[in-house]
Amino acid sequence: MQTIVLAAGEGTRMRPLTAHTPKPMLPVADRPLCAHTADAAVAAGTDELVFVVGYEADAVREHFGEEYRGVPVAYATQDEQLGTAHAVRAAREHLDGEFAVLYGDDLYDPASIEQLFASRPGIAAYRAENPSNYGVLDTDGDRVVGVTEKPDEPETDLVSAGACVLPGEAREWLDVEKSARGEYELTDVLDRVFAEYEVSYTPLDRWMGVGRPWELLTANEWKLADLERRVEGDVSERAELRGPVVVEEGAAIEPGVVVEGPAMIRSGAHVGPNAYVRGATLLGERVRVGHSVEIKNSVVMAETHVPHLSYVGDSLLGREVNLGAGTTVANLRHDDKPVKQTVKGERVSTGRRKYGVVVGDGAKTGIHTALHPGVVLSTGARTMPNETVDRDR
Ligand code: TTP
Repeated sequence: MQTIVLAAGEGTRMRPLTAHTPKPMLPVADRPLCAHTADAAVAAGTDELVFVVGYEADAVREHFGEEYRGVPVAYATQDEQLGTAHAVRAAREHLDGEFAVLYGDDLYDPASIEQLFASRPGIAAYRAENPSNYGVLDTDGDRVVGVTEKPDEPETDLVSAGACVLPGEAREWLDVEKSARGEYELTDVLDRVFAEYEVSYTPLDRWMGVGRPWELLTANEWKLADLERRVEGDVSERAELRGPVVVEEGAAIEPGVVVEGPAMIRSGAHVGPNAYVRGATLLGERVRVGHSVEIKNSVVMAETHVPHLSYVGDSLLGREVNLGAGTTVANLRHDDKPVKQTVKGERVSTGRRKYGVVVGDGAKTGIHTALHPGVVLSTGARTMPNETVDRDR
């Protein structure tokens, strides 16, 4: 069976982290977000991966190439994001028989994807606490008969997790009308499948969509928690690694460093001397973390430098960022309320009591910059020495 992985989106809510990288290619542990989806499909026995690409498509093509983990890979281009059915339509000429559709910005638990692939046709379901926020499955016994978008009074707590396995015939059913919100939607294709087939649902033990920056942090917390200790890099005898820590080949840990897992130190990263890295932290390729720097529960993307005397907590730093000496991130409000962040012009609660900052690629802070919780520094932003930043810039 072929698997379509939807990976055409920019991820506008994830800005500025998506300035040069499409959302599905943002890092989650040691691989891009959508590689976790691809891996689940490969483990479930897919015969071919078809990536639907659009925004910064080359990043996806370069990573997966023509073959990935022994499975052939094809690409279909969706120039404009006009909806999920439109995305699958872009891949239509590649389709030959039954196919699965997975989302490149969702994290699934791989065992459930294997179960989903065994139910044909089938749809993945998730038991949600607030089903009214999602598309809720209408069921008749074990059979799914429809999906109702965001109902006020949901009949079940089973919501559609997007992933599905469709019969080959569905290839001809992709030309749906635009929905009320102006998109060509896969749920309208599913309605036809529900009408003509017995469709079962597979409950997912774990599932999350990654849309906003703090969700990328949660995604990393999930996948880093699964780490097993692996030390292939150069670790000083006077450094201490506690718990599940991965130090990839080509990474270096200097004397006096303490790393408390789960943590992943990727190839080419250099840590210390005397640094403290803890709590679900990812240090990307060629990251430098220097003397007396503490990094906690954060994602630090490739080539970023935090060279001296800084604190970074519960934060996301993009690529090639440089934090001046003494830059300090505040990650907790005095009133203990959840930290808010502005997403596409709207103030939104992150739901996190501890949350730091989001820093776009290439940003540089002056020495002793103080960053307030929830602040977003845009791509290439600059701060002056001793600045206190309490607004996005
Ligand atoms: P969204 O999260 O709705 O879109 P996005 O990923 O671009 O993010 P944002 O809303 O922040 O801009 O998309 C959900 C998934 O569907 C994601 O995997 C991208 C995919 N998709 C397409 O591939 N093509 C489309 O036309 C649409 C609407 C979504």
